[in-house]
Amino acid sequence: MKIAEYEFRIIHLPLVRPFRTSFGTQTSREVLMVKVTTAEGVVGWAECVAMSVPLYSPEYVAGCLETMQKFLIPALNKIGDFRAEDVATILKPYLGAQMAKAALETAILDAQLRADGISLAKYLGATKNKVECGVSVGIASSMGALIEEVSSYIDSGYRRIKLKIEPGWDYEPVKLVRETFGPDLLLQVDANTAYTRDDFDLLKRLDEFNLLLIEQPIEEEDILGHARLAEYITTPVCLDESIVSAGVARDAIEIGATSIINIKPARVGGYIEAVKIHNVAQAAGIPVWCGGMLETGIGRAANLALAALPNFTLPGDTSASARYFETDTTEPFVLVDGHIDVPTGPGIGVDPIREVVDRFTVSTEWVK
Ligand code: SMG
Ligand code: MG
Repeated sequence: MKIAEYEFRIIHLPLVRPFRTSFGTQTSREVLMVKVTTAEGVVGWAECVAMSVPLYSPEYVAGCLETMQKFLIPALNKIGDFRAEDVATILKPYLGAQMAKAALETAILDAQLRADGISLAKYLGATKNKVECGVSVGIASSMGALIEEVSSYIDSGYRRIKLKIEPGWDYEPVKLVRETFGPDLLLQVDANTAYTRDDFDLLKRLDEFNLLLIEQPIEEEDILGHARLAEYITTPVCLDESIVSAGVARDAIEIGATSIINIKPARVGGYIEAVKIHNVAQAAGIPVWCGGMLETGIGRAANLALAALPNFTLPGDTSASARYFETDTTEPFVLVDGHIDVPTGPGIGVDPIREVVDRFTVSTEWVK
């Protein structure tokens, strides 16, 4: 396959409500969209999940764009004719840049699968036609606002609630949600690295709430620290930020640092690496679930395809379009009885709505 043109669009989409995590508050989503056109005229789309500022991970929108333009696309152009399965190997000399690499690989894979008439779900090995969905709830302005937000999601049918936590917003809000909604609610928490090895006693207090898991409590490099914590508390520890490849996943499982894994394809360099992590975890008896990066419909479609693989046994952060945006870049994904349908068309199975993308575009660049 030969790529004739890469198009990059930066769009700004307002969020329906601010999303506060331990590392900051977002009120709108700046998204870098990637469109590739093959020499035969087939188009493929992806979105780069990097945020505007490097707070979740070292990557950020402007940096990803520069990395793609300056290093990754020239490396691909040098080879000229390749398959999506070759992209990771061609880009391997350039260190890190998982999100930038994932965006390119996904857009190229989308074009390839559209040309071959195969859906991404089928290509990745999906076994479900709809996936069970959870929702991630930001740090609220008050306990009342928290209960109101959680109630509205439960009323919409979400099957699992994830509360963002940080020092000072942990034991009390979790206790209130557990007491308000009862013992049967599937409940988990995500700290985005906000705690340290000195906080183990504090985190142990959460054991009384029978949480599904605690996600990434301490810093991403401290995998051994997570193993120590996992021995100290009864709540299962789930890594997110730390898992940057299938190799790291294998090691983290082996040392007992993670008994459940949050898979975000863009954090690990793409969907092909994500399937490897799924397989490593499955072989070790470790369940996985699909994370989210406030994707628009283009990114969500691909995540749903991955979440349809058999070892994705826990509800993911694959929420409906309405949880994030009033207007999505694609036809909205809707929650029906706690599930979202997996797209079945060729490639990612959805197309951006031209008028919407144009309306929210702030800049466009092309590379031949
Ligand atoms: O897409 O629903 C979503 C967001 C889910 O909480 C979510 N993502 O650490 O898992 C995580 C965060 C990372 C992004 S926060 C802006
Ligand atoms: Mg997380």
